[in-house]
Amino acid sequence: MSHHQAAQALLTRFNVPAIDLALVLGSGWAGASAGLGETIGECELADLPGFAKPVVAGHGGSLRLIRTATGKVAALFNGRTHFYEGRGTGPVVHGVRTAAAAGAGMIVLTNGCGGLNPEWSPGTPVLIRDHINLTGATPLEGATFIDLTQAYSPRLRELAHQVDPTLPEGVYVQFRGPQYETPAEVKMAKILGGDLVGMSTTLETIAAREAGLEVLGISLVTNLGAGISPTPLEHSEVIEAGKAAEPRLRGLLGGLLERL
Ligand code: 8IG
Repeated sequence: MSHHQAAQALLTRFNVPAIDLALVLGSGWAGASAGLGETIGECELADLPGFAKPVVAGHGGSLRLIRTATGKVAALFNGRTHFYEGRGTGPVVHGVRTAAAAGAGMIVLTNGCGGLNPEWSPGTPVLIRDHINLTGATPLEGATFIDLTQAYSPRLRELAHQVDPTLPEGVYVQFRGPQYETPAEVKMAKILGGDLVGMSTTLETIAAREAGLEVLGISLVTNLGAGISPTPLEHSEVIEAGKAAEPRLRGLLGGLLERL
């Protein structure tokens, strides 16, 4: 149970009795989190038990502990382990389980993703209302029957809407990746009821619900899904959309932390 060891190491290292919440910063979100709260301390994730170095350059791999304006202790995970890295689901959800073991009661999972609604231009944040897990994998072991009826907390979505009433909501579809979808797969995701396509978050949400955490999921649409946009997907497009959206995302995260 290395998440218990990681939690203990985290609390000892930063000399706090517990954390209150965690925030996982996905593609396009790191910059938006830069000024949040008062820094308690910072470390490389690889310095804590059970965390591996991320394989994708620019995907971060650090942890910053902050005290929010309301006095809460929040752990900001900059970067995550993805399922497509091929190490199984354990490393993917290690941060979530560590946060729960360190006392967190809620987690904000963010990501960068493709959008299926042409009205959501790149740079649009979307609240995750529900998900479809197409990885064929689960972080749960054995006969662990976890209810996912309201996996993405209606209470936390309501708080997010207080900060930004214009936030749309959508269903997030996780593909295994690392390749982006074909246009036919994007069409399939839409027929299945999806609004967003990405390569993270659903396995983390499952582990978070198992651990009893309240979950808020927020996607940043950085590109239109393949075949919806007339141009091929480019990684530079993803980076630019994240940069342009930074002020809005910062306002959103800041407003949320004031209410959590
Ligand atoms: I950023 O269009 C980002 N991540 N699966 N599809 C999938 N993942 C993504 C996409 C996308 N954009």
